[in-house]
Amino acid sequence: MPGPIALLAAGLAGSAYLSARFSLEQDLLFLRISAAATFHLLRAERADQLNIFYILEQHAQHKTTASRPFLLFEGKSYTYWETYQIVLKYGAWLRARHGVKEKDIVAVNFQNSDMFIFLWLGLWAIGAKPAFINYNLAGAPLTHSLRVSTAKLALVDPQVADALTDQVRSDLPGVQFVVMTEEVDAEARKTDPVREPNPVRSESGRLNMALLIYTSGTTGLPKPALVSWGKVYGGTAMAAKGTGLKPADVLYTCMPLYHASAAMLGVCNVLFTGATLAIGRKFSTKTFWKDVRESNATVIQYVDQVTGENFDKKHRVRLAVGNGLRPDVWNRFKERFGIETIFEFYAATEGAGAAWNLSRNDLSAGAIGQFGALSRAISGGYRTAVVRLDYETELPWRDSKTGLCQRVKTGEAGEFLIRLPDDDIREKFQGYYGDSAATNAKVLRNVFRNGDAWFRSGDVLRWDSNGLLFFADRIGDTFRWKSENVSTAEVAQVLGMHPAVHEANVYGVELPHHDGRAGCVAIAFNSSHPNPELLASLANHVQKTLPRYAAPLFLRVVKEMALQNTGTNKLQKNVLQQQGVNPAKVEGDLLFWLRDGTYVPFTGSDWTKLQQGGVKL
Ligand SMILES: *[C@@H]1O[C@H](CO)[C@@H](O)[C@H](O)[C@H]1NC(C)=O
Ligand SMILES: *[C@@H]1O[C@H](CO)[C@@H](O)[C@H](O)[C@H]1NC(C)=O
Ligand SMILES: *[C@@H]1O[C@H](CO)[C@@H](O)[C@H](O)[C@H]1NC(C)=O
Ligand SMILES: CC(=O)N[C@H]1CO[C@H](CO)[C@@H](O)[C@@H]1O
Repeated sequence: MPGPIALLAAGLAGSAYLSARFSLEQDLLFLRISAAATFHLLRAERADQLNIFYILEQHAQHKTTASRPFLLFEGKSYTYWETYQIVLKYGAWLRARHGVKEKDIVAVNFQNSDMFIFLWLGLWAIGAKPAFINYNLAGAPLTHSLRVSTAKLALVDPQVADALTDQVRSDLPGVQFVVMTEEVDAEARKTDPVREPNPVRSESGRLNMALLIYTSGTTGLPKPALVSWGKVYGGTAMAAKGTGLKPADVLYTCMPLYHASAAMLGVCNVLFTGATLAIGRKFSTKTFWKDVRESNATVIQYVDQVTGENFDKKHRVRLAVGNGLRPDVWNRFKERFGIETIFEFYAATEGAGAAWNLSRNDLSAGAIGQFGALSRAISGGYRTAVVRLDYETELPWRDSKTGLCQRVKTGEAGEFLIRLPDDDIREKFQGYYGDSAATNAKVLRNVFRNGDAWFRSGDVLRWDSNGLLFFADRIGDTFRWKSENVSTAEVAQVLGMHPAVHEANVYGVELPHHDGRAGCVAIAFNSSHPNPELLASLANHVQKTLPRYAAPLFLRVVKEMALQNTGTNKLQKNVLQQQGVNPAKVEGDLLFWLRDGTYVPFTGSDWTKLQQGGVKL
């Protein structure tokens, strides 16, 4: 986070007219965050105390915070002091029993639990670095994630130990697996707490690795993003100031802690503030609101599957934070649950910047960011850009004469780019651990002038004239059909408005003898068996609401969305896309297609006719 912006703002903030003309509130929030992050980071760097362990230690040793609860999980509660003691024990045990040394990378493959957090902080306590493995993985993706982390030790939740097959173990001969059973845990907790001397946690600078967090892109295997101490400070400062978290707050999350949003917005945010963290093992519609109420949460991190089942407004939640709440769900969510404020944010784990908007009104419903004219002028215009995209190559469009890219006009969608320092991109973007090819693919050069460098977000965004930033699409989520561009997010949003649709994931499938991709939707209905009336009403809804070319031609009825793939609401489309609509490949799911204005079963013989070129869609 840059210093000069904060200084500039200090100079301008006094001008009264600015606050009327520009959204100064939002701007000042942004600048305050930059300033706070810069200040705390500099102080920690000077003291050689970049390691977040020191923050836990301060709270544990301070009389106002020592006895405050830090962590609530499944009826258990741990104060800051208790957490600190347990963390020292785990650290000492990891050193003595498993020979973990400072700067070692250790894989942590856990569902959300108190033990996950103790192991994570225990590793930091001894100067080691955790690599968070997605606990849903098995087989080749699991082996891959472990291998690229270079960890020699993997700590595994007994709940997911089934994934450690003989194959996985024999593919990783150099890795020692420790399943944290009750006995193993008891051994760790019997160890005497040892506070290692400071040199063990010494760091040469803010760009050093704090941990590895994998990004779950829509294609390819997970890639470990190197999250630096500087990024932990920056991300946490954004979360802390943006959410206005106070020590008395209880933040509840059941988002997976192995992802950056729960790790930074949840765990680190609470640690920095000295507040209380309540965690759920994983998201469940049945227990979400019960957990929220029982933990007395005042701030929740939402996922868009949150529903109103068994729920009234008897809770203490004042603020919900998250990303990806669809505009159509936004107001329903606020009204139904009586939540005053929603903090919607946009950030990539490996990304070099972030945007957010605190919203209390409809105008900004669904906006993921806002820059007032002031920060747009001094930062937005300079540090970020939305550029025209070539949807064929899925790369930013380039002028044939100059070879340079072009900013889109207000209101138009394009790829969101974040400025990197030309000479030292590492300052803002530390890349993927041990994968320079993947790192380089995220960096775009010669964008507006020769030699400049920008981070590719891979997201298609749109500014409106009020400076609000909206999410349009993930690149690759637009497909072409009948020479038209179809946005999967738009189609999904329309489908989501039908009362019987529980969830919809839209993608384009290749068909024999047809150009482009035909729209297909993996759809979960609120009842398991779609009857003809329901199918007709859905067909009617999409044909009425969407242009002809965008109405999905195929339905693939799934029971529950394949959330297990990424553990977030970003559904993995590439698998669905590859399986297409060949009835032999859809794992027994029911297929329907749009014929004569309604959806009817799509059978093996229909597929054969398509292959023979006997059907033109
Ligand atoms: C939540 O608040 C109620 C009432 O004040 C209290 O009895 C309960 O112990 C609190 N729960 C937690 C987890 O602190
Ligand atoms: C679809 O995208 C392509 C590639 O960017 C563009 O050239 C074309 O004009 C777009 N078509 C429509 C109908 O918007
Ligand atoms: C399920 O869908 C039907 C429409 O087909 C709707 O009337 C009903 O309210 C829905 N039920 C739930 C629980 O959403
Ligand atoms: C905190 C803050 O500035 N939130 C803003 C988000 O966007 C809306 C719409 O412009 C503003 O009204 C809010 O004040």
